[in-house]
Amino acid sequence: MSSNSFGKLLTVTTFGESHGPAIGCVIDGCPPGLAITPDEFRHDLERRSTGRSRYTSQRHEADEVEILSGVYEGKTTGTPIALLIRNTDQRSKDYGGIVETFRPGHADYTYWQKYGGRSSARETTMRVAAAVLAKKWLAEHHGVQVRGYLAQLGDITPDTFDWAAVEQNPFFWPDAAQVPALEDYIKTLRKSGDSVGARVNVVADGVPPGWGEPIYGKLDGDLAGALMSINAVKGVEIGDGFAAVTQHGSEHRDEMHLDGFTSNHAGGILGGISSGQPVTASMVLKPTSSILIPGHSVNLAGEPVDVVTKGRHDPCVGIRATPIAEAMMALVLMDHALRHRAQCGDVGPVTPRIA
Ligand code: EPS
Repeated sequence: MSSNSFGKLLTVTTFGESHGPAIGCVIDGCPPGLAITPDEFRHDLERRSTGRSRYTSQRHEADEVEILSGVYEGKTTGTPIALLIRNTDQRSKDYGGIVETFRPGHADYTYWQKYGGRSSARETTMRVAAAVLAKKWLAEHHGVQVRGYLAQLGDITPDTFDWAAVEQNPFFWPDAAQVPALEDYIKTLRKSGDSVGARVNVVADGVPPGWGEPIYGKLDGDLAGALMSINAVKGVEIGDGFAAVTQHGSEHRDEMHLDGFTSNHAGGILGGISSGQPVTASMVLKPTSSILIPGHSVNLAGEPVDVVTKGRHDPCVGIRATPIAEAMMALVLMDHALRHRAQCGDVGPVTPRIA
């Protein structure tokens, strides 16, 4: 199976299987001198983890990071950084009944067409781990902060918005008053054996103008690809995204004054290059395909079967996707920061900066 690496100057390669002994990643291209300890991975890994609340998969993993290389006396050395997390709570018997059948809507079918194998959200753990370094480097070197939130769960959208509320509930929901309704919604959904889709928004504040490379290395192109590479993501928008289809130019354009832009329909990216405005992206995750409701399918022997998935699956994978979206945004931004430094580091801007 190829294409396990992404990024150009900052590359991340993930490896390992959800039901194997361990998962891990190798991060290459991180500049030397970034202070990092194993403890610093805990917060974001915990935010993404299963078993954190009753509303996600009940698999319990410690997600303890071992730093195998690339860090000496608490600082990155510039050599490849290898991170490892040992799996401790695999339960392969859950898959006994479906090992030779294709769950409708799941990657089982296409994986078998290509390799034979299975797709698991566990791989995203290492993206979040790698991005701990990227988030820290971006904050220290550029004052960039990457944050996300759940922007829609099924047909429920936030009534109000407060960043402070997002980290206070297991849904990453920006309106604290709606959390009990979300809890009830997921409880009922779980009982019904079904699943639902979700939308996650992610925003990077403090990105300076100039990151991104036309034509084929556009910041929004790389961002869309990175978000789309997350399991279950079926759609990505940058800025106003698909809402632009009904907008007029006079409405969509972000007017400029000497002290800044008056709006941000573009999502902080013009012509594939950051404008200095917040970079905003949105992604849609499909409803989990591993559900208890029987569905028609076929098996490896080419026979018709009814599939029912048992086990510890998420009723909505979007609930814990916020840290993953942040991770992909941070990794793309750090890669582009290094690429901008490499090409234009001693050139400097030729136009006034307005935002
Ligand atoms: C997953 C199914 C569940 C989840 C898993 C993703 O795993 P299992 O079948 O082993 O109980 O717990 O997510 C994780 C382990 C994780 O760390 O995100 C799936 O079908 O994708």
